[in-house]
Amino acid sequence: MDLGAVTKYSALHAKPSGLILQYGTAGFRTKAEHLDHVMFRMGLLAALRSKQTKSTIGVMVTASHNPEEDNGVKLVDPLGEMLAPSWEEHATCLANAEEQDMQRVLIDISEKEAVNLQQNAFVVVGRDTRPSSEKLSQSVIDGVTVLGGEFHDYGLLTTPQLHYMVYCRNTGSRYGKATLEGYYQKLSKAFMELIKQASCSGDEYRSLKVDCANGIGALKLREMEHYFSQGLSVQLFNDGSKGKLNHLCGADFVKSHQKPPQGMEIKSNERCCSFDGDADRIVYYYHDADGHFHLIDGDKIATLISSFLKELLVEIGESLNIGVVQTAYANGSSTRYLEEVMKVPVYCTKTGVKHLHHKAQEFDIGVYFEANGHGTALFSTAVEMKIKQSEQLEEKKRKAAKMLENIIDLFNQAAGDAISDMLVIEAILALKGLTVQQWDALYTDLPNRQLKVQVADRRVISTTNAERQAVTPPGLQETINDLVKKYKLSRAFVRPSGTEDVVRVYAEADSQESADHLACEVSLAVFQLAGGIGERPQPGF
Ligand code: 16G
Ligand code: MG
Repeated sequence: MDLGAVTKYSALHAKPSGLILQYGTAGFRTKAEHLDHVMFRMGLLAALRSKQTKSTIGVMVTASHNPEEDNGVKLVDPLGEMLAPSWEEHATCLANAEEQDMQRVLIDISEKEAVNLQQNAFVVVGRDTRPSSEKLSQSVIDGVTVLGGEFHDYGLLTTPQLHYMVYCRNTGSRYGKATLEGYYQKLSKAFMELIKQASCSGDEYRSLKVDCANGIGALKLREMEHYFSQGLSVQLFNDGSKGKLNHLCGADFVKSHQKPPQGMEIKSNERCCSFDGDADRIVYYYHDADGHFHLIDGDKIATLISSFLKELLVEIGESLNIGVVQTAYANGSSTRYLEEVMKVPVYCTKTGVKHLHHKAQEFDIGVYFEANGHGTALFSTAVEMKIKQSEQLEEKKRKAAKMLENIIDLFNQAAGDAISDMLVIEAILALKGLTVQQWDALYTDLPNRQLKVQVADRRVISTTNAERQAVTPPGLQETINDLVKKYKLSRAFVRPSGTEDVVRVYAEADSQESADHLACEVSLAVFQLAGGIGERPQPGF
């Protein structure tokens, strides 16, 4: 390690003194102007991680659904997963080291992790469409090269595309070719093969309006469109030509405001979807004949997908297991439907993709989705083996196995991916001959409400049981229990946000009025028992 060079280049990416940032659930995220030093240092860290794992590491420059002025960075581990927890801690230490301590922290990390500094490093870099992203990704590259690492700059990519590239490169291209062309071809081929088996024709099933949040999803979908246009026509809105990134549009806006994005004209019963700013989340929606808006969130997406996969498994007659992984935010109706009607086991993990992903790996087929629309399905080698053996099976079973094979190719198994999920959903709807209303009618969401409470220090709240119960401060959980008892079909929980300095409150109940009241009462309890600051939560929204 040429420490002289590190110090020299670091001075060109100087840290504003006193600035403290945390590598959170989705990496570092803050105002773009505060991130130059973080980017340089994450370049350094990615090079070290690459040397240690002897694998390609990814660095993605994006702040997802945050406002355009923000930016962020996250590292992608060898199999396309989120960075290992001990390295998240290193990332935080390195990003927060004052200029004069940087060398020591770098050496510390190398020693603790037994990094062979002579080893080669290879890092791939991608970025979203934010105005600040190009310069910031250059700072990442500076960091990589100063440690003698090599790099490939993919330029503009969706976050899931970068995960895909990392995965391909570390599996000797068995998973796919590590190029955009490879990604487009792999997914489109699988999609077209699936669609061929759909019996219904007519284009009512085959066109979709897509709100791209004025982000990278628009660019990439445009590049990809002609590969699958024979099977699906997409009409893009909020494609970045006019509006601001994530402003009044995108999956996060639609999900949290429960209303359609601006800039999209929706006729009744038309199928529409929204991506978020880096295209790793997707939600669907439509207007019914009375003009009412209906949201189809990650829970209903998981339900559609897991029901279909379960049917295929039954068809093949295999005892392979399937599980669905959700978080505490999953609507109670979805959990009940999956368990009681579909007879699919459901598991709950803490919020954050890495927790869901990890759990889903325990099953032959693990489907995971957050209610916000981030998710995918993972398939074990046992499933692939079964497909290989299917040649000896009778015709009907062979067909199901072939479908399963295409579905596996269509899912991005390295990360939740709006483009890949969209194609999976469109294929399933076509194969089952389902309209968007029929899909929506699988079950009715329980009315729910999410609120935020400002407190002096959100760390006073700690939780257990996949965030569904508060352990501290004392008395809070007992109070929540008493409040929940006042309403029917009710449930509520609180947790400190991993991305904002607030406590989040979730409540659901049999009516919107009850859910609103319950959320409000719980917020007040948090305010009183967990050191609320500013205005007291008030009833009424
Ligand atoms: C991040 C997570 C997302 C989670 C959200 C929760 C990843 C890649 N993203 O965006 O999964 O739902 O944080 O935010 O893990 P919160 O902690 O502020 O509620
Ligand atoms: Mg995102």
